[in-house]
Amino acid sequence: RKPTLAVVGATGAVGTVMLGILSERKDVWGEIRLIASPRSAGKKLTVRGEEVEVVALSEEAFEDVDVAMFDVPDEVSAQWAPIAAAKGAVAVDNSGAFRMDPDVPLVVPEVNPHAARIRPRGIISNPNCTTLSMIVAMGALHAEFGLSELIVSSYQAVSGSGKEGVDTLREQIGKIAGTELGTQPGDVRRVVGDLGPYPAPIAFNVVPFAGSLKEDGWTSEELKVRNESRKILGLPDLRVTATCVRVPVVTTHSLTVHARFENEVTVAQAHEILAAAPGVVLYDNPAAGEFPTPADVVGTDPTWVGRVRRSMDDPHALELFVCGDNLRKGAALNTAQIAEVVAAELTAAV
Ligand code: 2RA
Repeated sequence: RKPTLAVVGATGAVGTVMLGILSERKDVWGEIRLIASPRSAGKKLTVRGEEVEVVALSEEAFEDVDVAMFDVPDEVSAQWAPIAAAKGAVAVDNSGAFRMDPDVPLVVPEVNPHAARIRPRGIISNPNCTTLSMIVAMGALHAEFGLSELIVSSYQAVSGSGKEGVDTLREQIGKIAGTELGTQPGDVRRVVGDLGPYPAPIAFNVVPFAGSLKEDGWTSEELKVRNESRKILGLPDLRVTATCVRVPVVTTHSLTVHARFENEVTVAQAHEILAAAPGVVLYDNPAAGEFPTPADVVGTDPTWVGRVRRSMDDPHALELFVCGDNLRKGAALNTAQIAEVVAAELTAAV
């Protein structure tokens, strides 16, 4: 029989994208069970063209489930993913609850699919969207040249902060669009009013702070880029520095990347590798105005790479610009791909 899939958090922002993705991809699933908080139970959602009734999160909801995806806040995953695993399901978790647990693999199917097989807790983690927006391209380059250092700056979309982030950007733009604001210190800040989840106006602005403040001035997002990149690539000592910035884009994270390698690199070699890498689109012809931007990439699956240059003072290093849809590859798509890797393993084992 085909494996049974549970989608926990089916009514949320990522859950909604997930139902679309499950409807588009090759159908490897038998039953797809939709699970959400008790207040959403009874609601009907469409997946694979069929209406499915949402059931409330409970131990019984995981009965006979083979793979359970979690698109819920950290504390909900922390409580319920181990319960799903104890009921015999493989939990694929998109929260931050288990990412750095040494007994939980952190998987990107294009980079380290083999890691999904070793899961002592019955849980597999999905990386944060900022890491995911660049790691497929970095994995391909690492396999060829041997990565030794990453220095990145992110340009993160407001949907990474959920509905509140998107609503805040739209409301602030509504207040200042068509005005002459943005020419005097503080004029935008005075007019936008509510800052929502951000420490500064997000409309007509860039905010050099994403996530929460951690030790020594680093943010949680910056530490995630460092720790997760190391774990996914299997390079515990990789030098990684990130500066995470929020920009007035609805969906699709971008990053500038300075990647240094053990071996010398050329742009021609990098182009060849990136053009052939699964899950990567090389879009790099600046003379023709061709490079990825979030407005063009949003709603697509791959990691888009452009502006590839060899560092002028270092023949071992490349500079790149990378874009990835933070709700698709950055969240729902990668989770779906991990679940498919597990489904293939379960089906082969029968
Ligand atoms: C953000 N990476 O963009 C986060 C979402 N998990 O805020």
